[in-house]
Amino acid sequence: MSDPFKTASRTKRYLEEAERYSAHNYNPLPVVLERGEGSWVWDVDGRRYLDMLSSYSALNQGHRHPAIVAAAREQLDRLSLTSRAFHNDQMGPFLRELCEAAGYDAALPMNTGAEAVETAVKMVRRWGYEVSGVPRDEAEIVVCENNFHGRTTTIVGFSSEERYRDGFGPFAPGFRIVPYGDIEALAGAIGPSTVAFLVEPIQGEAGVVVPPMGYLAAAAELCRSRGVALVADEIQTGLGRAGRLFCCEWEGARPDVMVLGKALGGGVYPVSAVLADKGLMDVFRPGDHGSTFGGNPLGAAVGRASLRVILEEGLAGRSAELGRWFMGRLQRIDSPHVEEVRGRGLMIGVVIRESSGTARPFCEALQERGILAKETHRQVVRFAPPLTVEKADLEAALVEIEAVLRG
Ligand code: IF1
Repeated sequence: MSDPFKTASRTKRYLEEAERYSAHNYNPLPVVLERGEGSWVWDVDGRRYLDMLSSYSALNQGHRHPAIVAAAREQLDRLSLTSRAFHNDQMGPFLRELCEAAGYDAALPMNTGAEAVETAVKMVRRWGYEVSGVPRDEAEIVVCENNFHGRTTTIVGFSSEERYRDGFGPFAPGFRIVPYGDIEALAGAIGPSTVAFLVEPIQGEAGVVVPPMGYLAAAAELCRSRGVALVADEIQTGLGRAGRLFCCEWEGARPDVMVLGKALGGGVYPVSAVLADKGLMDVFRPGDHGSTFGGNPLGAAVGRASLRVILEEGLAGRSAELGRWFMGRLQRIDSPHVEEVRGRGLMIGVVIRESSGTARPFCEALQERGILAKETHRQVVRFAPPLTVEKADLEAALVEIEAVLRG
């Protein structure tokens, strides 16, 4: 039978198939990708695009980084999965390298970001009961308005975004929401049952919201003085994205618990982890927690290569330098539609004025000009290219971005 996709525009046929057979839980741009390399992707009709989303910062090292793909291939030819019922020769080295890079005693490997956040929730609750003397099943965790920490029912239960919650209840108790960036509100929310404060160093999904300078350091100091664990969700901001290896470093704030994911898997395999010192990590005893794939040798080998690329190619410094330059150029575009350009490193949001409509049409216009960017929270165009992006490619992209923003 002839390949049906070879007849009509292949994009159209793929879109129709996905529309027919996929759950409608996303509203993707009408582009069907079939190849990626570095900062570039190609669609099924041969068009090339600059990837300015990096799969929400899971591609900090770019598409199919040769060292990461080689590590995956080599491991696939040896051993891919053992379960944690047995040891393997990749997990220990991966966790040592990760702990040495981040400066923590230990790490618990998981797969997706949400699983790692859930792991951190379990960790701080049990720590609260066993170490801080919080009465059983009364632990409270303070979170921020407009947070995004994943899609499990526990996590959406403490989201302030109705569409992430609607119809998915009932939700777990034990979470208290405070305004992001407001240290007085945080201080007022910490009570005798508070075990932790869970926060994104920059709120990604909320629209690349950078807190006031000093907020993270003040939160760290407040948590320390009140005997509460500071949990930093660096799943999106970490691993170089925001111009430091970890975004909390902008303020010298050291979280008690750091949650990583996305780029830890180098765009090749889901790898996440929770890092902490022994006082917190040792609340987990054998059999208390885990997952089928957590710490598997393939993911660990990919994690080692992903981290090595970030460190050896100096991607955090590159993100800071390129981001400063790129954000400056974006800020200099004289556009009637732009309300604000904000971010850190190569985690940048362009806020579109309400009077100009939503960000989606701007993303669609960028797609027509060979740039893939995604809107978030209706008004924000997110620019987050791989940290390996060539400056010349950003220079060329600015011509198209300026044309769209001045349109
Ligand atoms: C989707 C958003 C971004 C995250 C932070 C935990 C997770 C994420 C700070 C969970 C995941 C992804 C999920 C993806 C789209 C994307 C996203 F728009 F949804 F919010 F990046 F901003 N903490 N973010 O950003 O990690 O379980 O997905 O591995 O769900 O649509 P995960």
